[in-house]
Formats: sequence, C-alpha cells, structure tokens
Amino acid sequence: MTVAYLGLGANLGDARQTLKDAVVCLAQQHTISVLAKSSFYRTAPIDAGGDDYFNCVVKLDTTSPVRHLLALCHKIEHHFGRERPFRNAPRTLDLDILLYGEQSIEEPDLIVPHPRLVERAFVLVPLLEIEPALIIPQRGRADAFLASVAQQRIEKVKSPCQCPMLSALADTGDTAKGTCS
Ligand code: PH2
Ligand code: MG
Ligand code: MG
Repeated sequence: MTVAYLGLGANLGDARQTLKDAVVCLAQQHTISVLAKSSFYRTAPIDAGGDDYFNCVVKLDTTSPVRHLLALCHKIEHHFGRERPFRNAPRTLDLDILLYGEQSIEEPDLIVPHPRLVERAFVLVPLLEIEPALIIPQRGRADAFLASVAQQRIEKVKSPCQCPMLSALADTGDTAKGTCS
C-alpha cells in the first residue's frame, strides 16, 4: 500500500458537485481507500482562463502502482466529461497526482512530486489542511512555501449546512451521478 495525494480541480459545469462525485468515485475503486479529504476551495484561475475553480485535495492509500493510478485518474476525468481542446482549458474535472509515497518520478508524461505543487495556493492550502506537517520529497516542509503563494486568491467554501447529521448524509455519496467503476 502506498499513501498518495491527489489534487482535484474543476471550473466547467457544476464544478462543486463534480468534485463531490469524483471523491465518491475514487472511494468506490477497489484499489483505493480515501483516508482524508480537504474542504472545498473557490480559487482564482492560475495561468488559465475561465471561471473560478473549485479545488480540493484527497489523501489515499492505494495498491495501484503509480502508472495504474495515473491511468485511473485519466479514466475518471473522461467519465466526468473531460475534454482537452488546449493547454489549461477550462475543465469539468482535473485529477493530478501530487505525491506518491516518497517516490520521485521524472518522465515525459508524469512528474511526481507535482512540479508546480509548491507554487499554487489551490494545491498547497488544501494539502496543508489535511497534512499540516507535510514534508515534500526534495523540497522540505510544505508550509515553508505558503508565504510565496499568499497573493493568490483562495477562499474556503462553507459547507451548506453545519448540522453534523445532514453533513454526514451529504457525504454518503447519495448524490453521486450513478456508479463509477
Ligand atoms: N489548474 C490548472 C491551471 N490553473 N487554477 C486554479 N485555480 N485551479 C486549478 O485546478 C488549476 C488552475 C491546470 O491544471
Ligand atoms: Mg492540474
Ligand atoms: Mg491534470
């Protein structure tokens, strides 16, 4: 089993609902246990156009080798209608492998740790929410990079109801669009 962190982002369609459904979809995979999920954040597009994004980060335990995990991320993106008309185009769902255990990978289509992880508040802030003492391989303490992203607009999305019972129901996946296998 390997602990991995994925960044989720969306700014096309019902982006917030898509993020919720995508987390359920990840949890339904037999190769994945979702260990933690950050809050959702509304964020300004960085190096990209279009509407504000919704972003979050999930922590996984997975039996999938990193290449399988990447293929699964692409499959789930496709399931949620991802199209790639041009670089950083608005998207229904983006799933990025941020960290995969302690591994450092540098291949043309896969770089881990994610090369822009520490430059982006929309990744760093939710990541630190679920892992405040995180050490990034070859980079050191993740929180040391917070000051350098302080200018990027990011706002935690309040959950619609603070009532624990209703929030728990909302998290069961009842709202997910169909199953995701
Ligand atoms: N993803 C990008 C480019 N810019 N900006 C925000 N706020 N959120 C994203 O997820 C995002 C982005 C490329 O993947
Ligand atoms: Mg991305
Ligand atoms: Mg991506």
